[in-house]
Amino acid sequence: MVSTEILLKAYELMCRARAMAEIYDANRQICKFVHSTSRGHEAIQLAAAFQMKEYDYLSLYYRDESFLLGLGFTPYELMLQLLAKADDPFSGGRTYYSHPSCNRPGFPKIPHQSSATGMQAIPATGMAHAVSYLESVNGQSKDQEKNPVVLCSFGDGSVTEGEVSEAFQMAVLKKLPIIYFVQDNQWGISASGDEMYAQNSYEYAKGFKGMERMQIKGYDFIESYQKMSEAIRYVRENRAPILVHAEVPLLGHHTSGVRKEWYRTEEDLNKHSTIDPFPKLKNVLLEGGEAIESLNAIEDKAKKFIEEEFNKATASPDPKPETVTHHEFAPTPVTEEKGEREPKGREPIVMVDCALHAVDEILKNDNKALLYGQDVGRRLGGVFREAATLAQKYGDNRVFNTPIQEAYIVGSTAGMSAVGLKPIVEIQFADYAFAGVNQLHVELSKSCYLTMGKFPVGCVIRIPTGAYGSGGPYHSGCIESSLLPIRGIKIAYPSNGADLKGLLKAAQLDPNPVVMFEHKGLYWSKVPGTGYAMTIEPDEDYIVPFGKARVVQYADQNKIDNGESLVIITYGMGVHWGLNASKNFPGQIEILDLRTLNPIDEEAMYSSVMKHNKCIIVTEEPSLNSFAESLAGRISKECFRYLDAPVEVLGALNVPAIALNSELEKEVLPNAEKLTALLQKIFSF
Ligand SMILES: Cc1ncc(C[n+]2csc(CCOP(=O)(O)OP(=O)(O)O)c2C)c(N)n1
Ligand SMILES: [Mg+2]
Repeated sequence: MVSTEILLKAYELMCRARAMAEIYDANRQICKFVHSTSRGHEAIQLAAAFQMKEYDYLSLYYRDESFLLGLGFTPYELMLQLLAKADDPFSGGRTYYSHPSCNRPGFPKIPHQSSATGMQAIPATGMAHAVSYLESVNGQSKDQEKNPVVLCSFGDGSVTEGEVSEAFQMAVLKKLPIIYFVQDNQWGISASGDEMYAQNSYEYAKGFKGMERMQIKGYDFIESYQKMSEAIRYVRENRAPILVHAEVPLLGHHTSGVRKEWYRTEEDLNKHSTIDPFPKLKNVLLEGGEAIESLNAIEDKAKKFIEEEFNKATASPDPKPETVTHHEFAPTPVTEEKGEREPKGREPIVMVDCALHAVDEILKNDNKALLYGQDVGRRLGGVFREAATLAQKYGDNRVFNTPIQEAYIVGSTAGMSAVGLKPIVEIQFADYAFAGVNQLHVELSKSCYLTMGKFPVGCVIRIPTGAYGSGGPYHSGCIESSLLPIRGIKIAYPSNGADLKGLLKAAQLDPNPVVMFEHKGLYWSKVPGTGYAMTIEPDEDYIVPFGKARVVQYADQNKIDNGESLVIITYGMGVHWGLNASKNFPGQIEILDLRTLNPIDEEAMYSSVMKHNKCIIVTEEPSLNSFAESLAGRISKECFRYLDAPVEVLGALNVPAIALNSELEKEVLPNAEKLTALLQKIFSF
């Protein structure tokens, strides 16, 4: 039985949700930012919200307004987000209504919520994965009631997104404690259920072995409350996933901007109104002996209260324009190069071993760190053996193979980080990163900014990159220009082992998402002329801050004084082409290795260009519309008065892929000879 007290509380909150929808619609000029309300979905949302605990984790979607009321957020707080006010507790006026993020005592944790339908499945499953990992280390709570659950809420349409299947697969594979909570109103925007899927999410979930399933009349509060109680208990006890499919009507508009009368028929609207949860609950209360007068009084009081809250929210201040740049990143503790880069008495080692040792030391010293990706687990230790022996040392729960799921590999880190872990993940080849870039863009990169710093995503995404030994069109690509326009992520691209080790250590301590490009051709220095990538291994505490370039080779002062010098600004393999080509111009070439591409050391670039008055930017990417070209533009502008020649860019040929045949590959890529020719051209200016 559900107590009268709970029924009355649900009734009061339903009255509020209705009054909110009405007041928003009556004041469309004021409520000008796009928003959705929960009309029709109130019963199932309140039933679930009432039973969540502060040690649980939630991922909610834009229609979960009643869920938020049920958790205890006030209408005033929600309206601050509706009106994009400075005091909006979730995002300070940066993101839409019902896009919560919460790290508040007494409430379940809710990390950043994007607007991308279905994409929340992966970060949410990442939270369950983190909870499960912590239980594998620390054991479950002594009191089963205190075992945390994750609830991930969706609309029926969003479950058709491909990424949702990656999440479901992982949840059943690893037996993760998560409730997939689907509110099926039979509509996407104007696409109907039967246009979007051949089987509903309850039927779909059957294909995932080990996924418990439950159907609920989500418009019936009592059934919703009882069945949600069972679903939550199932996960607290069994530590395994369940999909709850709740049938609900859609009574309001899709959003304030997409009105129901544009595409829904009279018949459809009438059908939905027959299962309105509000009169249903009112009837239950009347049948249970509540007086109609007292129920009406609750409704009147709710309307008045909402009016007061709305007036208060309307009057509250807007965010200050100058705050708009705040919180791109959380501050990192690493600002200086520290530790011994070249300890005495050691022989140089290959770059891949510097990486392996760095990760080994991280796993040894930080019990919040995990390493996962395709083939990094025990059997192989990475296709480049970059993780060899780590699973043996640190356990298969901490260093493990994932399925072939780039979206999960990247997106799960948002969830892991929200639970307090520090994931290091690997994309096997840069060419395949794009399946994970959606998560990087939509979920990770905006999390710190849109939660006002509450949920920076601390993770390291390692991406082996670049051409090496006829890798061909799908194992040779460089993709930095595709990622660099994404704000909110940091990107490193070292050229040698010492930098890779120091940067990995800095990435580990950085509270933000870091992409680490690691050149496959430099891993073992097997490509002729890449010996510089082999270095003496720095000490365990050696660390390289992001945003500090390094001069790898200086020009002679007399050449500089005579105007016979030039700076090559580059990174990764470009450093090696620069070193080899500059042998033809003794004393004339400075090489500036950027080491990190975002943040970038503009000061070092500009001061080198001003010193030499000539500059080439070298990249392995096709040069057209590349990051390198954007640097050339910036340098041309900033150093205009100092330049004795145009800023040149040397990159690969502008073709869609690196061809397999070795001669074709050679034709496409830059090399020391091509660079030498370009240097000659510039020196002859
Ligand atoms: C990735 C992505 N594609 C498209 C959209 C645009 N969009 C917003 S809501 C929506 C329909 C979602 O339907 P459903 O998941 O059933 O939720 P409901 O609105 O019915 O509650 C679409 C297509 C989006 N937000 N994200
Ligand atoms: Mg829907």
